[in-house]
Amino acid sequence: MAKRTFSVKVRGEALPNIPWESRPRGSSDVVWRYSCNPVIPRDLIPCSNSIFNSAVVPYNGAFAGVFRCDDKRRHMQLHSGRSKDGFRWNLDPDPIEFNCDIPDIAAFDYGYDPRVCWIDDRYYVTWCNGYHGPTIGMAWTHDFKTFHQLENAFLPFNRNGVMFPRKIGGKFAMLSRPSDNGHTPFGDIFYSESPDLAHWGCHRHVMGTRHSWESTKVGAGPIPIETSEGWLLLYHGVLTSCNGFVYSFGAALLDLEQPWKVVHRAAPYLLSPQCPYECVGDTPNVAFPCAALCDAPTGRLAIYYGGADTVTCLAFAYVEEIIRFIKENP
Ligand code: BMA
Repeated sequence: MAKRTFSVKVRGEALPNIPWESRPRGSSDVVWRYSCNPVIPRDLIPCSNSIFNSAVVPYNGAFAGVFRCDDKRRHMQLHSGRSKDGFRWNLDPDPIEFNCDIPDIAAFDYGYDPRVCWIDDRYYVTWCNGYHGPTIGMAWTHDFKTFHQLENAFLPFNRNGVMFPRKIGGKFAMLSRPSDNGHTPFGDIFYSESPDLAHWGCHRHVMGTRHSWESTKVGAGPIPIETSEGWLLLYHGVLTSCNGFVYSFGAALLDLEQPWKVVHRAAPYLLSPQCPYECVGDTPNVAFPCAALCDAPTGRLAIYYGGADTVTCLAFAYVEEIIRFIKENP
């Protein structure tokens, strides 16, 4: 690691109980994996075929989250979960049943790739929601028991809806990735805003594909982290190899008040599927981050990502080191 040349301020709460493991001796990786990955096995609950691409947040001194569980019928469902330490998780064996007083969208077809974001006074959940094709579903909860479903944010087809953790310019703000009804072979990240979480507009292009590891499509990952250098965005990028898609993740910095402006973007990936639990599974070669816990005073990050569309994994990093990496590898 190069010598410290600047000091980054991270906006957010202290999370002294963040799940954490030091960088392995001898490693110079900016992001390093948890030595006991996967943190959640595919068969944690009786109905699950696979548990991956899931979102966790601090909750009441411990942790809670919304988990993608594909069941043994291979239906894509969302389950609620709790953990005292962020490593050992208990998942509700039954899928979330969303309360929805909008009859037209109340029928839950399928849901996957959730994100969870605390804004003002509650947790908002966004996910890829089946409504005549994939689009962005939304709900809120106070307790991870009762979930209140809102309008879909966008028309089909869209995926990877990721909220910002505060209003920007007085509006709710979300990143998303317009797509198609299949295994989309394209995709850029866009920014949209809303006064009321029902009506979304002022759509802006944020970023498209650029480097080889992300040359097919990109999509936002965890909730962006606010820092003195801009919003730290972790995002997945996809390469089309002769063996199919390869999902890695990388990082960019977005302007704080106009987040559709990319301030810096790293050319290399931060983590690509190289471990057995990322390379072997229902979909080989996938590392897909959907959440990052952050301890603001130290900048410690615990990144939760799906491995091979099968298991949930954990990796660690320091915000300041990722930002230095972005700036030093443009
Ligand atoms: C995307 C989504 C993700 C999945 C990825 C790799 O289109 O379906 O849930 O992890 O493909 O299969």
